[in-house]
Amino acid sequence: MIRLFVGIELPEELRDRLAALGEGLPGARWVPAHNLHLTLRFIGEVDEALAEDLHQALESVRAPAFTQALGGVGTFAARGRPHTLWVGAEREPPLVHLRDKIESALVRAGLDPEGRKFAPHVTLAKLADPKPDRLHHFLAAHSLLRAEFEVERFVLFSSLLGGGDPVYRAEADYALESIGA
Ligand code: 2AM
Repeated sequence: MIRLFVGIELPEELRDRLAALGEGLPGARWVPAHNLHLTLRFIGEVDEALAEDLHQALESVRAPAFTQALGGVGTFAARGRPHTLWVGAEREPPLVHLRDKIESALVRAGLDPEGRKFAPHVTLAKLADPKPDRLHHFLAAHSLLRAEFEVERFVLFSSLLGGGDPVYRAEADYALESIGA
């Protein structure tokens, strides 16, 4: 079995910039710079045969390259307790188009449809027991955060979970069509 997800890599410069925000909030488990990414579709554990079918399905996806904007910071919470700190990804048509194409390709190849709404984000940190005032201060201080980067490909990642940070590996990548091509 292999744990998979489809995502977009961030340029190194942007990853370093986002990882540096970690200096502003203690009490959170920060995602190391090399692990920062934007998830398009979480797949989960699949067997090798299905993984191969999913890879082939992803190879058939045709979508244009685009510029992606990131902006603002926020949290996901459960039962009133924030557990994930993220920077938002603008839900612009090219991103949604790519995500929809990937979704249909994966479902045609045998996955169950994704039931949850697509809430694009880059996870910055997992929050264990954040101090509310420090967290509010962090969110306010970075509310105007903005960044843009070019998306020219997407990636099928495997994820190995162990004791510490997960180990993500690019198993395959898929080029998007260049603008004007
Ligand atoms: P997260 O960043 O919001 O935690 C690799 O684990 C990627 O898949 C992460 O970006 C993670 O989202 C996402 N992910 C992990 N487990 C998931 C799940 N059960 N459902 C949806 N997405 C998940």
